[in-house]
Formats: sequence, structure tokens, C-alpha cells
Amino acid sequence: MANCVYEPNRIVAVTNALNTNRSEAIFSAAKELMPGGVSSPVRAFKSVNGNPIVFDRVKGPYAWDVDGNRFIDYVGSWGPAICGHAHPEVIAALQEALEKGTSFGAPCELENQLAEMVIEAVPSIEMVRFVNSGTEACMAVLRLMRAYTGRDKVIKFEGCYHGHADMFLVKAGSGVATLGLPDSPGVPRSTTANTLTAPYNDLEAVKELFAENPDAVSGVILEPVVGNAGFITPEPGFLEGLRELTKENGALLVFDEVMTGFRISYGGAQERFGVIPDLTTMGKVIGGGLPVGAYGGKKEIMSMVAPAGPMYQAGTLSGNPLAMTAGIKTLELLKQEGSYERLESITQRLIKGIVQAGKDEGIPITGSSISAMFGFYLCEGPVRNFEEAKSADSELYGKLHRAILEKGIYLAPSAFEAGFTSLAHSEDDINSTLQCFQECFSEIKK
Ligand code: HOZ
Repeated sequence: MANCVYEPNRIVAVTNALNTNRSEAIFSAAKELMPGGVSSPVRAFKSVNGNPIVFDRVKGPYAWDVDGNRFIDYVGSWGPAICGHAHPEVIAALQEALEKGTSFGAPCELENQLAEMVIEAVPSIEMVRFVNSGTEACMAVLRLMRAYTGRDKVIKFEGCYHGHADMFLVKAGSGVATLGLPDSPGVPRSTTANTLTAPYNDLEAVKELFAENPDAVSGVILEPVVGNAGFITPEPGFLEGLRELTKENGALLVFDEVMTGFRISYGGAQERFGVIPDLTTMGKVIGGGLPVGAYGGKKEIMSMVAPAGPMYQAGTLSGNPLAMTAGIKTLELLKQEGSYERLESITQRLIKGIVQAGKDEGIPITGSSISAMFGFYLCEGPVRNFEEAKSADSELYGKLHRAILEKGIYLAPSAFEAGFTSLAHSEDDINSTLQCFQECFSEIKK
């Protein structure tokens, strides 16, 4: 298959198939050392054709693999790289912080600084606890929901992913959807008995669940914009309706903004849509590329967390100075004037171009974007929930993924993951990407 090779911002040559010899060798060895050869499932490329590309380094909007191929990257480390990979100011701040040590296991002033920035930016957050991943944040918030309300059940939505804690592995998105696993062995039935699910964008279903479980539901948790079942946006009135329903039923509303936090807007999806939850979880962007997670909300609720209150949750590396430093610098960069306007405009141009390129070749396609997050499905659409997302042509997505990878574009190796742009993606990167999409749609329709 033809392969466009890029120098920054322009196509310079066309070569034959991608040479991935070193990637293949490393992955083959990795399979003997780690389950499936990876540290997290989706990156194993199981739902698309071929083996994963092994990365060597990343910079700006680009990733280079161990064979020297360069890719325009729309995964962005699954979200954190919103300023572009290895931003020079983030790296410089980290180098300075590194000199003072990698982990304190004691309070540090940087925690106050990042906490203040998060509280100032995110409407629902009056107090925050830092943890080490989005999974950890969601696991803790669930305990807090139950502790605060004294109720055990939780409502989640099909195709939403809130990390891999037991109670969330029910009709989950992301890797669970990618691998087609309805749920996971090892999760006790007694645990998931307390997890109620509804189709996304379906207020009636939520109403029914509340009616069937009076005074038993601690709250509703959701991705306010879904990024783990592809990319699904909330229909007008959906988030507002959930806000009302939770209030009426004495339950909490929780936004999982691990993906959307500081990405959909500086204040997250809650700021963009003007619906304020009781609690919020975050990760990815607020760690600027280092492992981080956070949960926060009203002071009254957060005061239940130990040692202020009785709900226990802890972590050796939580609030560590490197993650705090990368987060602070990343938020400072995002705060600069025009950041979100730029992210919105390039991402819109990208998704409109992708959808048009597909349609021009007669391929069923639908797609959308908000701010620096986008997604498309290879079906006529509209896609409003997980069932509709699953009706897209996943085999064709696999073909497209391989074809465009060979042209130097790195898309999520799953039809059930959103795409991410960054401030480092230039107009020329978008042009080059769209040209590759046009060529690939033409190739794969044959
Ligand atoms: N959970 C992430 C995607 N939504 C990570 C996937 C991976 O790294 O495999």
C-alpha cells in the first residue's frame, strides 16, 4: 500500500508499505512478558488489523515509532497531550521540579496551586482530592456517593467507561467494548447487582430506574460527552433532565470528566453545557502527561473524605510534585487567550473534512466534534447511544485504521474511542490528514 512520508507540514515522498520490523520484534517479545504484550488493552490493536506500533518518542502533534516512522497523532496519549506532546514549557518545569525529588509522600505547595486552579475553573468543585488515575478517581467517587447518601445503587449508562473498578464493569465502553466483553470474570455478581444501566440520552429509562428503586440510588454517573464508545454528544435537555431527576430523587449527579475536563472547555463539559453536577472526576489533562486523577465537588460532600471525614481513600504517590507541576503548567498554557477557539476551529475542520471525504466515496459515515474532541462512525447515523454506536461497520474501521496508519496518521486502534486534537496540530497537519483520509476512503471502498 502506498505510504505518504511527512516532514513537518508537508508530504515529501511516497514509499511502499510501512516498515514495522522493530515494532513487530518488540511486540512479539512483549507478548511473552506481559498479558497481550501491553500494559493496557486497547493499545494492543486487537480490534483493528495488524500489530501495534511501538513508540519511541513524541513531540508536538507527532509520534515516532521504533522503526523511524512518523505519525500525526490523534490519540494524544488518550487525552493528556492537549498542548501537544512534550511541550517545551512543561518539560522545562518538570526538569526543575525533578531536581527537588520525584515523590514526597508529604504535603507540597504545588498541590495547593493545582487545587486552586481546578477549583477556580470547574464550576462544581469547591474542594478536590488528587489521586493517580481516572480509574482511582471514579472508584473513590463511587464510595463517596454511597457514603454521603447511605444508598448502595448507582445508575450508569451503556457504553460509558469509568475505569476498571468492579461496579463499573457493566456494559462498559473503551477496552471492554473494543474487545466485545459484556462484563468481566472476577467481578462478583453481588457487586454489580447494585449497578443499574440505562441507554445514554434516554431520560425515560433513568426515570424508570428511579421508580423501580425508590430511595436506593446513590446517584447517576456519566461521561457528559461520551468518549469511550466512540464520540457521542448529549442531546439537548439530557444533562438538564438528569440534574432535575437526581435532585427529585435525593441522589447525586456525578460527571466523569476524565476525558472532557479542561478539554471540552477550560471548565469542562459542565461549563460548556451549563449543568452543574454535585461531584466531578478528572484525570488526563490535569496531569499534563503524568499519572494523575482527581475528584471533587461541594465542600459539604468532600468533607466526608478522610481525614476530614470517615470515608477512607489514600495513595502513596497522590499529589506527587511531578504530576502537580505538569498539570499546573498545562493549565497555564490552556488559559492563554484563544486556546479553545483554536482547538474548536481545527477540530471542526478536521471532522467536517473526514465526513465529507467519506461521503464523497459513498461510504456511510457520521461524525461530530466539540472543542478538542471528535469522533466518527462508519454508518449513516445519527448515533445517540451505545447500541447505535455498535451498528457502525467495525470491520471497515479496521481497514481504514490500517490504511491510514500506513500513510502516517495515528488514530485510536478502536472504533469505540474518541479522537483528540491539540494546540500543536497545525492547519497543515489537518490538511495532510484530510488528504490521507480522502486517499484511504477511496482505497478501502474497493
Ligand atoms: N482507557 C484508555 C482509553 N479510553 C486507555 C486505553 C489504552 O491505553 O489501552
